Amino acid sequence: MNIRSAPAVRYEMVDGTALIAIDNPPVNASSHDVRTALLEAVRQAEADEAVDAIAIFGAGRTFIAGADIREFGKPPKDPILPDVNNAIEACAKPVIAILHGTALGGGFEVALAAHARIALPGTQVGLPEVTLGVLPGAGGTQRAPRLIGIAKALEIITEGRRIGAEEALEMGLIDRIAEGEPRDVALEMAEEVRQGNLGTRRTGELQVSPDDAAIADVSERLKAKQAHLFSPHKAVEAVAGCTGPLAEGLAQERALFRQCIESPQRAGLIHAFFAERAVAKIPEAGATPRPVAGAGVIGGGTMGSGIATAMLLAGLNVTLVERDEEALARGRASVEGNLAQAVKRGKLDEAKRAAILAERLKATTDLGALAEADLIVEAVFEDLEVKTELFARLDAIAREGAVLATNTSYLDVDRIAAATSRPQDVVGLHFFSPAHVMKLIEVVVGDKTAAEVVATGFALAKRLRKIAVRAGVCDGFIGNRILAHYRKSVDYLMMDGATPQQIDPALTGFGFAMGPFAVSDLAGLDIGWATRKRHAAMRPAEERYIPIADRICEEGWFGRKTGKGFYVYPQGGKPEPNPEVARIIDEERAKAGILPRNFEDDEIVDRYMTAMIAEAARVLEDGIAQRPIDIDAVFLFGYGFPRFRGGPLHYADTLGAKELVARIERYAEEDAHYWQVPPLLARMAREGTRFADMNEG
Ligand code: T1G
Repeated sequence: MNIRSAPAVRYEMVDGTALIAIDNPPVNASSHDVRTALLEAVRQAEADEAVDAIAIFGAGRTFIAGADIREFGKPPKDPILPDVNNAIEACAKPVIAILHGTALGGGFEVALAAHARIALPGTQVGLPEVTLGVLPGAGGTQRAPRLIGIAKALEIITEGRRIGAEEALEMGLIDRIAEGEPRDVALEMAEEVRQGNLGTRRTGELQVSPDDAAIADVSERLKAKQAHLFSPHKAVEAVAGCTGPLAEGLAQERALFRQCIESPQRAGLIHAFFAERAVAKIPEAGATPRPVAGAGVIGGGTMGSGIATAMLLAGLNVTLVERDEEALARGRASVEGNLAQAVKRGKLDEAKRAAILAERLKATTDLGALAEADLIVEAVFEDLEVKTELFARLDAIAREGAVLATNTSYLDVDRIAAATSRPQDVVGLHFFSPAHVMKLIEVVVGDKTAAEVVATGFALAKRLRKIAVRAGVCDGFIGNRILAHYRKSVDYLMMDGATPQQIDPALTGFGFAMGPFAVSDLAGLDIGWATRKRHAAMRPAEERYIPIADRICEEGWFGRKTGKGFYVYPQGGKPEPNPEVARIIDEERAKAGILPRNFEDDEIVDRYMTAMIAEAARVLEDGIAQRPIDIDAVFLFGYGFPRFRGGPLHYADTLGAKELVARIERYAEEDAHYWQVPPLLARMAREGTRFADMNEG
């Protein structure tokens, strides 16, 4: 029970206006304390004869940014927000809401219950509840349609997007945009009400015309695009009830809201919300990042040009270096192409694109051009010798204090750092392809990496609007190490009887955007082939090896980029299973004397997830990841893990360590080398602990 030092709501009366300031940092979430004090304040103002207008606004950086999501899953405490909003709406005196920062979810529902809404420039409003696995549960599904109609309300509620003040005014969600400090605007607008210049009304009393066509359209769209998700469908159901009496609509909304609260998706999506923020809590958080204005990117391939693009879009000056003019021209063209795509997607306008290319991108074959760079990232061929040789050259060129980063996906960052006289300035910045799109960066911390260099990596990620996760040094760091392990489970499934075209849908059915074979074809089968060759010498004799993917590569089939892999990619057509692969599978089974057996989709998912969780537990044991939530973030933001499941270790807690140990022991009867119970998991099963317990503190 956290004892508040200051009141969650401040109340003052000035010239007949009751000023109610919500003060619950950092985002004025409508916690139990806030709800209680807000209701009391409205009642006090209503009863005070000296008051003839009431204004609610946020202290600090924002209006109420939503319900306190840390309270979800706990027994609700009265007054619940719907009751507070009903009291605001029913208030006999005009109540105006003054919005600034982000008035979201329950915060915007407070505003909808007020009798007029004023926003400061730059304010964002919205009902993003579906992104957290719930729906607007304090009147939003009933009052928003009354202001903007069913179709528009469905759009903003099922998409959960934020709406700028201008667009909100145009839509009719707010009544006016006003400049000034929230408290001053509150006094000014109360006077406007008194003078009759600002109209007030009860949203709940407004009529809304039925729109069955809009409801049908959205339901269709959700069935097609978000069949997995629970709450968006419930939100449509709630909005559909808004044409009847308000009280009935609110009651149904509340019932549907409770259903969402109980759904496991709510827990998964909220875990993902906090994962995005928790990963920033690192031992080096107190260190001061080094300033980065100019960056160097070495290598203009897919990764290098993607990294350069991300940096340019974030406002950095970038020098792109390639070994020769031809490669440089290709690299520059990729950057130009990425930026053109950004213009197409409306993320950038043409003028800005031209300015970026003219003013902030330099391309050269001269490594010496990086002498003044603040930070240098290499994305050259994934070979240790190539990288150590490059870092030795960089050591001689880069200015003192420059951060030297490697984008290696697997290799030993300590050995790369040891190729320089300044290992403290070397760090791994592992981007994910396409680097200007994927949110994740693994910041790989070497034995000698200085705290401020780690902090610089995290600051850069924030500037690039990416999510950085701290990782230790091992082969493949967090994500690729775990991938290398669970990827084998599908090869074993394929050899023992399942097919790629059964395994992929089983995992997309679980919620992955793509199945493992489709992902390999997209990434390029040659990458996995190179990794297997690199690992061949270290592969334990007792490890089961499946040569199917090798044989596909030996045919020169590397996936999408060669038009053939596990699937065939006809020009302009849908990918089809590659019949040659079926032949290769049969041949390899026959050679190994394997009689194929039937696997149910559930068992395919169980083996895949159990393998992923087992290696994730070992990554935790080895201290490569700080907390389970860091591993969840890696898979959510770098490997397309279904967000509504919260990540592999959040999902693991829904199964429990006992069940996972039992599975591994069962599978180990087939292959005791691959299926081994990690000591951490065995201990958790014994002690009844969860991965979530390791995220605390
Ligand atoms: N509840 C509790 N804590 C919250 C919170 C919330 N709603 N929003 C943010 N925080 C914490 C966050 O974890 C972090 O903590 C700190 O505040 C700063 O956040 C009934 C059911 C508001 C745009 O979906 O989108 O209302 O890490 O780092 O980048 O219908 O936070 O420092 O310990 O993100 O400036 C609907 C969620 C809730 C908005 C600010 N509301 N929040 O972004 O800072 S559901 C939302 C955000 C609801 C009703 C329903 C963003 C932000 P820590 P931050 P930021």
